[in-house]
Amino acid sequence: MRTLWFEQALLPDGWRSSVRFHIDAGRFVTIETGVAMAAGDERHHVAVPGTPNLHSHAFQRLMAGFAEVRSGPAGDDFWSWRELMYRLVGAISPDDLTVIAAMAFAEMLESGFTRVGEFHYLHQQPDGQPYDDPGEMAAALAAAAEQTGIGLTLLPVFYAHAGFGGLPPNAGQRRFVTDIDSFSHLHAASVRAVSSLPDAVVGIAPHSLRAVTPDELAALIAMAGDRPIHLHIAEQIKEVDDCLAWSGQRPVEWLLDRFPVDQRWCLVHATHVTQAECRALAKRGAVVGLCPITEANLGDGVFPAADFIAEGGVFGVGSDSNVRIDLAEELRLLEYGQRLTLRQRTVLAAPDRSNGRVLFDGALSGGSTALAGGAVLGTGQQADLVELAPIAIDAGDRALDHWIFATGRVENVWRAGAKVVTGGRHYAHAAIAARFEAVARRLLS
Ligand code: NGQ
Ligand code: ZN
Repeated sequence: MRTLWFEQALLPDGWRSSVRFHIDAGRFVTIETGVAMAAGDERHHVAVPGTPNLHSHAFQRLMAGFAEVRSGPAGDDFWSWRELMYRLVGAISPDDLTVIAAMAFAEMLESGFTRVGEFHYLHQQPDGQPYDDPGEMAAALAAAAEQTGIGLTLLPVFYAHAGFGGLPPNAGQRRFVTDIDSFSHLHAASVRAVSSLPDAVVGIAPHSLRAVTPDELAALIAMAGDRPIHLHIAEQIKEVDDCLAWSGQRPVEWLLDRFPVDQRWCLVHATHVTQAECRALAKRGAVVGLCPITEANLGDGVFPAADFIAEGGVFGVGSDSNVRIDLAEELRLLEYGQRLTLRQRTVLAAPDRSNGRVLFDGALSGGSTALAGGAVLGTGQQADLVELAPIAIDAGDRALDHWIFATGRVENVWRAGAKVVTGGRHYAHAAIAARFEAVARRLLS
């Protein structure tokens, strides 16, 4: 049993002062507000719930910062970046994956994410043959989650085709490929692989409309039951054009017309949508997964978040390629993309909530829905808490604004009641970083 006392905390019904959390066996046993500190309490400043990171490809952390040189005279785009990424994919062993993912997961915790949706498609051996245990690579990710303490929503990916119309996969994709039958075994093996983690969730991820045929998509949805379904949807103009050429419809339009898309679904990178698609998505309650840092890095485009939120749309954020892992920066860039496009300020702020508060509440609630698990500062809930640095003036929403727009700094993080980050640093950071550097040196040279 431990007791943490905070000057302020963002509880489900709003900011409260002088808040005491009693934590036992990883959960909040009681939460008192407006109470004085007692002997033995640990004193802290501003508490907010941990945020879900709804979209990550952990292995891509390996190439962070190493895709910034031109690959040809024409310059680079998403597709040339993907070729570079495919070249690394072949080299990563299960042990390497644990090391790389542990680095990424530690940095996620350090930035205030307490759960990750790992969109996992590195299933097969480098030559495309299955591992003896189809859950081998899923187990490697589970080990990284265990080492770091982050909550895991594993999203095993189905990937079978190189483009719309069921094109055969190419050589760079061979570690990803299964058919529906082998995928169902892989999915069951993934459930086993995470079973020792206390609160892991396993969903299903059809990679994209490019990589999955309509029949395969229908089979995957049947397999999903009431688990989360995630897919990449409309990230690149070429993807929209290819979908139009194949079906006569745009990706979001096509999907909403044929499948029962609702709040169980997370559409990642709904970047290129018309107003009608935007409105329809909001109406269905599907979560739109936005990854502003990666979307900027890959030159994707800007999602019309202001319109979508005005329609009541639900969004969350993800660190996707993990080129930089920083929750505050994802939220800041989400707003700044809108400001730069619309030439206005405080675009996503509401009349009664500051810009930072709208961004934070949105990412928390959309992310929790998308990952079927999120942090709630309530009695009986898992104790996933983030402490922000104190500010000079009365806090409330201003603490969120200051964090997101000014400092970006997280002080302490508790995950399932355990303090995993102290003074901005994960407890195993040094050891994890040393292992990561050794792997990076070997794989990148
Ligand atoms: C991915 N990443 O699956 O890692 C993709 C690239 C693709 C992003 N879309 C591969 N950001 O979409 O074909
Ligand atoms: Zn992705």
